Formats: sequence, structure tokens, C-alpha cells
Amino acid sequence: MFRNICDGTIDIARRAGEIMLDSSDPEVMDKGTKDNHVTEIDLKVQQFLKKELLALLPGSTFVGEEEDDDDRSSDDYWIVDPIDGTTNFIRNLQMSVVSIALIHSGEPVMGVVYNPYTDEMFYALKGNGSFRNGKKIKVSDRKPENCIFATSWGAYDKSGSSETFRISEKIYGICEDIRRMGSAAYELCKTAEGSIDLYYEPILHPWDHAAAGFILTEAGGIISSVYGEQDLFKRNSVIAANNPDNLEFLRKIIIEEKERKTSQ
Ligand code: LIP
Repeated sequence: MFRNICDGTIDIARRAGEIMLDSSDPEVMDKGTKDNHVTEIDLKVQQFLKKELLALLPGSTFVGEEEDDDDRSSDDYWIVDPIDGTTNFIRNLQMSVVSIALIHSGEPVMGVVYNPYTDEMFYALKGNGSFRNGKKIKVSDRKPENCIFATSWGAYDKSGSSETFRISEKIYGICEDIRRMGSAAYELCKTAEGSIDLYYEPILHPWDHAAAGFILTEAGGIISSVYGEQDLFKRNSVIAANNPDNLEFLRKIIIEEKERKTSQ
């Protein structure tokens, strides 16, 4: 149904990536805490994406990370993170992506995530599988002891970080290794391609995971909140895995640690 606009969305994502690459030494502003940043380029990219995507799909509305842009009044609306991995962008760590999801009748139907530094274009259309640069991708079949686990410890709100570090320590003792890449959308896309296998972030927003979470499910993976909340806008914590058994392996460890802490 939306196949005809997927190519247009991919082109728009690529052009947004060019805006990122063409920028240098952007002005940086803080958002609420000292560790939560936004740059003039985040704002410029979001304004570009909003204009182009609304023109691509007349009648659609737009939800973006920046400037409290939240219009879900249409049956078709976009959820956009103009630069996922803003701190990486500011520090030129070259691991930031443009993230675009399309929601139709309350369900994701298309996801596009573009890393302009590596020219990796991840995309998926409902029922059609997931792709990276035109090549079909799918999750790994690794067991927990062979998994790489991507996580963060709550960069913008460190009040819960000691719990999250304890969770990481438990998982680290079982799995192969841990990665903290600083971009939820990129980490979830790398899970969709089978490079990463398990994922947990204690605090995320819909724009961080809407597109990449959909790409992951179309690649055979599974994504949820720790307590199983399915609504994108109510899913604060996010867990994801290459298969349902490994998702429950993650969920069990996380909930045990949360319940241990509350019982003390
Ligand atoms: C970031 C995520 C990252 C998370 C950060 C932040 P932003 O998104 O991609 O994984 O740990 O707290 O939410 O703010 O760079 O778009």
C-alpha cells in the first residue's frame, strides 16, 4: 500500500543525511539536563524532513523529537528523529542516523533509518521484510552465551543507572560482550541485520525506536517494553532480541533486578 512512497522516503532520508555531513561545528543547546543536547542541525534536519514528508504523503501529519512537534490527528503520521545519536554527532563519532517511521491506522507500516557516515540505508515495508542497501537482512540465531548485548545506562537521566549497570553486569557474565553505540535506532538496525543480538534501554522515546523497531520485526526480531507495553507512546523502556526466547531471557534478568531492588 505504501510501496510507492518508500523510494521517495529513502531519497528524503539520504538528502537529510547530506545536511548532517555538510555541517561543521554546529551550535549546541542543552535540553533539560547537562547531558541532553540538541544542535541547530537537528532542528534544520527536522524542518527539512517535515516539509518533504508531508508533501510526499498529502494529508499525513508529523511527530518529531524536537520542538514538541506532535500531531497524530491523521490516520497516517510520521514519527521522526532527525538525528538519533545527537551526542555522537556533536563529538564527530560518526555513528548517528536519520530515523523515519510511518504509522497507518495506529500501526507501523514503513521504517527508514539512514547512517550517512557509512551510507547504510536500512528500510522495511510491512509484510515485505527488511533491507540494508537493497540486500535483505535478518536477525541472528545466536544463543545468549554467544550474543552481543547493546545497551545504555540512561544518559539523560542517571537516577536509575546503578540498577542498569547491575543488569549489564549480570548479562555480561552470560553473553559474549556488550556494546554502547549511542544511537538506539542504529543499534536496533544492527540487531535486525544480525550483528547485534540483544538490546535494552531503560529510557527511550517513540522517535528513537519507532522506525528501527519496525525494521527489526520485519527482519524476524522482536521488540517490547520490559513489562510488555505495546503502545509506541507508552513504551518507556525498550528490550529487543533476535528471538522470543532470548527476549524472555533479557526480561527475566531485568525484572529480577528491579524486584530485588524494590524488596530491599
Ligand atoms: C539517544 C538514543 C540513545 C540513548 C540516548 C538518546 P538522541 O537519542 O539514540 O541510544 O541512549 O539517551 O535517547 O537523543 O540522540 O536522539
